[in-house]
Amino acid sequence: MNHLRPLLGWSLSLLLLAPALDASPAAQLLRVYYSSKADVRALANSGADIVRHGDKWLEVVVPSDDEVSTQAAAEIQRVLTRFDKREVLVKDLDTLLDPFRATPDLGVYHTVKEAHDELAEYAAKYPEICRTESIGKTIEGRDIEALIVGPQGAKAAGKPRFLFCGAHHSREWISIEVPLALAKKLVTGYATDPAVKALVDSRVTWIVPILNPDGVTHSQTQYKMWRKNRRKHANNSFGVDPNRNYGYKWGGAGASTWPDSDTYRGASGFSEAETSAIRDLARREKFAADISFHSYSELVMWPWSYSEEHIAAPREAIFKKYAQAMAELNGYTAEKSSDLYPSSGDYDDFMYGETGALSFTIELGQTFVPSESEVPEITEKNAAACMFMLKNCEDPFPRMAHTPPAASEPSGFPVEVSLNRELWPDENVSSVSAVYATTDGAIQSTDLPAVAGQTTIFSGNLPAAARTYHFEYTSAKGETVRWPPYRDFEAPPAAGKGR
Ligand code: 0X9
Ligand code: ZN
Repeated sequence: MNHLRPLLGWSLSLLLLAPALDASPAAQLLRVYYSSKADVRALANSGADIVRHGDKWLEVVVPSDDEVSTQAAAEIQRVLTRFDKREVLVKDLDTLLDPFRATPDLGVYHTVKEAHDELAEYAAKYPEICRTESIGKTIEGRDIEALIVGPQGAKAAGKPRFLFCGAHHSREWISIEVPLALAKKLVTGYATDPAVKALVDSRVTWIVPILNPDGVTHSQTQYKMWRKNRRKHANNSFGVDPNRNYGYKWGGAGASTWPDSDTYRGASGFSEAETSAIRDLARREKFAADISFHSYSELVMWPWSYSEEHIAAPREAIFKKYAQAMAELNGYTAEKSSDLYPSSGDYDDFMYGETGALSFTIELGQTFVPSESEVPEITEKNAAACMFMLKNCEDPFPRMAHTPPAASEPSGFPVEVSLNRELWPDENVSSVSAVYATTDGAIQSTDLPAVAGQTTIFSGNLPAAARTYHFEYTSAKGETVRWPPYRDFEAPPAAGKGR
C-alpha cells in the first residue's frame, strides 16, 4: 500500500471527487454494461484493468483509493460515469485471496521461493535434461528464474525453441501454476512417457513461471490485489505494468501515462527489468512459438493487441488455427487480442511483431485466484495446450514446401522446393542451394536453379551418396535462411529396395 499518502490528502481527495460512486478503500470488481465500443476503449484508456467481457458487459477492477493518486482515480471514476448500469460484484477483492493466506505457504499456490526451489530441484535431479538460468534481475534484486528443458550444451544447437511464462501480473497467481505444471510434466514424464521423451529430446523449452517476482512477492505478502512490478515513482507511488511496457508499438492505446495507474506503461518501452529480460532472451533464442499466461477470462488470444488491425490474412489464419486447437484442449474461447479493446506494449505484439514467433496470451480461469480444488483441472488442460504447441508449432510459418522423392537411382535423385510467397511475400530469391551430407560425412551443396518460367520453384539433382539434406537461400536482408529450420530430410531409399 501507499502508506506514505497522508490521511489528510486522502480525505481531501474524497471531497474533491465527491460523489465518486464507485470509489472505495478496497479494490472492487465491478460489472458495467455498455452499448458502444467507444466507451470500452475509453475505459481501457483510463488506466482501469478490464478483466473479463461478455455480451455487452465487462468486468473491471477499480483500484482502492489509497493505491492510486487522486488524478488517476478521478479519471477512472469519470469514465465509469459513461456506463449507466454498474454492479459491484466483489466489494473487497482482497478477501477473495484470504483463504490462501490463512496458511503461511498459500496452500496449493506456490510462493516465489517455493516456485524457484522447485525449478532448482528439477535441475539438481535431472541435470541431463534441464538447468536453471536467471534471465534478469528485478529492481528489488530478485532473479527472474527460468528452467530450460531439453538437450543440454552443444546438443541444444539447432533445436526449435519455445517459451512459456507466467506472472506478468502479480495477483494472477494461477498463471504461475501452469508453467510449473508443464515443467513437472516434462521432467518427470521423460523416463516413463515416450511422447514426452521425444519432445524433450528434440526441443528446447524455456519456462519462466514468475516473470515479475517483486510484484508477486508484494501480492503474496502485502497487498493481494497488486498487479504491476515494484518500481518506485517520484510521487511515491509504485509500479509499471509489464504488459504495457514492451517496446513494440509502445505508448499507444489502452495503456496509461499515470504512474500510479494499474496499466501504467512506464517511462519508455523496455524501461523495466522484466520486459528487457524477455526482449534479450527472445532476440537471442528466436522462439518458434510461445505462450504468456494471465488470469482471468478463459481466452486464447493472438496479436494484435495494440490495434484492431489484423495480421495479414494467411498468417492470421495460422494463428487462428493453432489458437482454436489449443482452445479445444482447454475449453476456452479463441479470439484476436484486441477484439474487445486495444492495448499497447503487450508481450505478444512484441514477440510476433519483432521476433516473428507464433505468440499467444492465455487468460486462465474465471477469477484471479481460483479455489484450490479447481487448480489441478486448470493446470492439466493448459499444460496439454502447451504440449500441443511443443508438438505442432516448431515451424509455424514455413518458408518453403517440398515433397521428398520416392526413390533414388544410382545417378542420384531429383529434389524440388517451392517458396511460400503467401507467408513470405518479400523474399526475392533467384537461387536456392540444397545442402547435403554424404555417406562419408562430407557436407556439400549444389545450386538449384529456378524451374523454367517459374520464380518460386527450384529444382535439381542430388547424388546417390547424399544421406540427408536441407535447403538454404540468402534472404532480402542478407541472412542465410535454412529450411526446414531444425532438421534435415532423409535421402530416399534406392529404387526397388524398400527401407
Ligand atoms: O490487460 C492485460 O494485460 C491482459 N489482461 S489482464 O486482465 N490479465 O491484465 C490482456 C492482454 C491482452 N491484450 C488485450 N486484450 N488488449
Ligand atoms: Zn494479466
